[in-house]
Amino acid sequence: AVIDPDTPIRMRSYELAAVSVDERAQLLRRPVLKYNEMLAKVKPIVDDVRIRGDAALLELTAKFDKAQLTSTVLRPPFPPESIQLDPTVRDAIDVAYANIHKFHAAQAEQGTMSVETMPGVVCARFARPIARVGLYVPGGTAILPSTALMLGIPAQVAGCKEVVIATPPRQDGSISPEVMYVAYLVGASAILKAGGAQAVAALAYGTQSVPKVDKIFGPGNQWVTAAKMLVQNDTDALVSIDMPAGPSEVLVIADHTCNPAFVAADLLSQAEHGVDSQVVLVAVNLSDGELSAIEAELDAQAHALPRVDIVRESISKSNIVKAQSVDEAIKFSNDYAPEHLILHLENASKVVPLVENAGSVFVGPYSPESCGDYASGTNHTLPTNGYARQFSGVNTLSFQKHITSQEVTADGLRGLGPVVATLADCEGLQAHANAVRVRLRAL
Ligand code: HSO
Ligand code: ZN
Repeated sequence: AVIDPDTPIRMRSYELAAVSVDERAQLLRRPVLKYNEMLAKVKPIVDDVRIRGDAALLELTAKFDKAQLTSTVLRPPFPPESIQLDPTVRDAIDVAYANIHKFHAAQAEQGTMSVETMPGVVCARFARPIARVGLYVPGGTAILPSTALMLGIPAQVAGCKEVVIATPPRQDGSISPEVMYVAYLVGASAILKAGGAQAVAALAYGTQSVPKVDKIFGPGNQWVTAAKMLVQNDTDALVSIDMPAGPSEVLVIADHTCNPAFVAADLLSQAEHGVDSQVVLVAVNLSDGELSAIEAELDAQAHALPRVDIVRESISKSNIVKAQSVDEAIKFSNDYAPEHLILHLENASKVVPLVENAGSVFVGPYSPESCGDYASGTNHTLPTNGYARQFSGVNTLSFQKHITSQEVTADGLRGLGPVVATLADCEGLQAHANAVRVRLRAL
């Protein structure tokens, strides 16, 4: 159907105190993703790449990305003309790189943590990089060099050896110079010119030319997400993934101190990502006039956006939830567990301690989500779909694993050995008990 371009772009409204239990549950829900359907669709693609390798990858890239390639992997040094950028863009990427690097370097765990749990019993823990990682950088409706920064920098800081950036090629077979430049900055060891489920499969199993990786990171469409879930469950692939991903979301909490134009702009910045992006405005005691001001801003700003058609669809599925206090608003937000939480509140920083579930929090009127999306230093690969309850966003530790160790002295074993032997007896595991007693007898 043809939409009249002047049709108002507005969210639906609900009174939190008045909604039923079912309605509240509905407000906390995300758009449904049909994973089982998607798994069935990606399985043949994943199998094809697993079995036929490069040949399948080239065919699928011709089919889905309309790019005729003869090889799919680029290795450094990348030709200077492939990373040629407008100096303003390059400078912006350099500042973003520096900030993100600073924040992620501070997260790296170096050295060893050790604790003497009993005299002569020393337990330690130390971090090591995950050797080989695959970073998925989506193509599609927007090029996303920022995602290459967000995944490439922690991989670099953690010291991963093989860093493969996978991204769909343009129809002429090239990769955008912005992504190429970031690949150069983060020291990527390979670029895989492929997208979708086929790229994920190549990373998970390896092909003649694509190195197999140990962990796959990055956002993507439903094909990518389903393929990541599939390979993670295949014990032959022996690969893990960063987190379950879904469409991007933001929850904004605003009170009477908010600037309506700022609030509207923040909602729209998330809404323009895709038609299934979800944006929620929790209005704390806003008068009808204050709410109308935000709605008017939203409508006016939306109509001026190049991506107005995407925004129209995502906003029409999004909600305004009216709360009567900050506590009620935060309670709703904690139940929703948003990927991004923006606080347009009086004394916003005082509210942060009440946040229990969120991917990343943006505090006060001058902290738009865009800053975190691109350049302030925090990571933009965050848990969606309510997974902020149990998942952290991507960070430096996501690219490391921890090894524990222990060193028990003879005296230590005199103290600890009998405890272990008793517990082993109690489990009926005599060989375990013997491993201690044979030593105790020798002491
Ligand atoms: N808001 C997105 C990240 C992004 N924004 C990339 C712009 N470019 C998901 O957190
Ligand atoms: Zn964004």
